[in-house]
Formats: sequence, C-alpha cells, structure tokens
Amino acid sequence: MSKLRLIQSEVCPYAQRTHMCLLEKSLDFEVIEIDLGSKPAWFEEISPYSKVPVLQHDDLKLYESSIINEYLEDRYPEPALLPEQPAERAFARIWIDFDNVKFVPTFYRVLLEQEPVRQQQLTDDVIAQLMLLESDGLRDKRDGPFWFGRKISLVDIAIYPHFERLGVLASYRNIEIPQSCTKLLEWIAAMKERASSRKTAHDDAYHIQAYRRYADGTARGATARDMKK
Ligand SMILES: N[C@@H](CCC(=O)N[C@@H](CS)C(=O)NCC(=O)O)C(=O)O
Repeated sequence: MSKLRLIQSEVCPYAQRTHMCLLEKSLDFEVIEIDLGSKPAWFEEISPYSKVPVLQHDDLKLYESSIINEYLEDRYPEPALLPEQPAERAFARIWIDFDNVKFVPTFYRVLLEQEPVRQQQLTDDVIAQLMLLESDGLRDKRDGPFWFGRKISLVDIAIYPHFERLGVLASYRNIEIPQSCTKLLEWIAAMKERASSRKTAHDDAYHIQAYRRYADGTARGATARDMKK
C-alpha cells in the first residue's frame, strides 16, 4: 500500500497548497508538522531548499508545492484539478506561474521592505497585480466562482493560501483589495467555504503574528533571504 506523507508547517501557505490538494483528492495521507524556527536534522536531509512542503511517496521525495501538486494530479487524476483541453491547461499554468513569479514575491517584498518610498512602489505593484487577476485571470464567462467556473482547480489551490493571508498586508501595509475587484472578492468568498481551505485555515490574528518578523525586517529564514534577492 503506497504511503503519502506531507512534511509541512501549518504556518506555511505553500504547504497549505499541497495539504488542500491532498484533501481535494480525498487521499489518505499522514501529516508531519515541523517547526521552521528549529528544523530537525532529518528535515535538512530531505529538503534540498530547506523549505516545506516536502511530499514523501514511498521512496520518492518531492518538493516545490506547484510541482508536488502537478505530481498528485498526474498520479491521481480523479477528481481532475486541471481542465482537459491543452489550451485551458496552459491557461491554468500561466496563472500558477503568475502567482509564483509575480504575486507571491511582491507579497513578501512589500512586507520585507522597510523604506517608505519603495514600500509605496511595491504597494502599487500589489494593487496592479490584483487588478490583473480580476481582469485577465478570472474570466467573465465562467459558470461558477472558481478559476474554471464550477470546479475547483490547481490554480485556485495555488493562489488561495496567500489570499487567506491578505489580512497581513492590510495590517502591516494598509493594502486592501479594491472593491471594484468583484470577481476576486466572490472567488475569495467561495474558496473560504471550501472544506479543504476550512480544514487548513487560520485566522487573521494567527497570520499577522506569523508574519511579524517579515514586516519589521527581522526575518532571517530561507524564504526571507530568497525573496529579498
Ligand atoms: N517555492 C517553494 C516555497 C516554499 C517556502 O518558501 N516555504 C517556506 C515556509 S512558507 C519555508 O519552508 N521556509 C523556510 C525558511 O524560511 O527557513 C514552494 O512552492 O514549495
């Protein structure tokens, strides 16, 4: 019987992606929680970037949340979390990539940045990216609130965890989603109700405390180091 084991930290939005994917696919899995402030030696051996999540599947060790989630999709195709059509699959990957390469780094950089003028520029970048998700990501003719309408997908799962943490940007940098982003606001409301997000969720107070060291510029972990580059 093959065994899936998620090595994660509850605080981590990337780990939440994989946790949500495992739940959406109703897979049997074990969760090993680690403290990122005091990583065990065995973890350093299995995580090449010293980051969570890591997924162990029998002898296989996988890292990078979007790649792990695609592996789960390939290995356990039902229920499908990517559309069938190649063009739609490409569209899905474009927005997962946008989240990884644009939105999430800006999310961290605006927190890490201590200089007010740079902070304002990064705030403008966050708002512009939110507007782009609204205008180009969430298409008008969908038959439901998710990226591809009625059915949740790997795009929703990739993007949502940092949106659960938007209270952090509001609290430390006064950044709110523009009210004109109605599709985005509906999408967030739908994602919040999803069983996979409810089972992995934390409230604003938890996230605000967790990101304090990013916001005051004292975070020293691998993520802070990489995001500053
Ligand atoms: N690109 C990675 C990012 C994972 C990541 O940054 N994880 C953070 C926690 S949210 C981590 O483990 N950081 C270790 C550290 O800061 O020392 C992924 O998608 O899995």
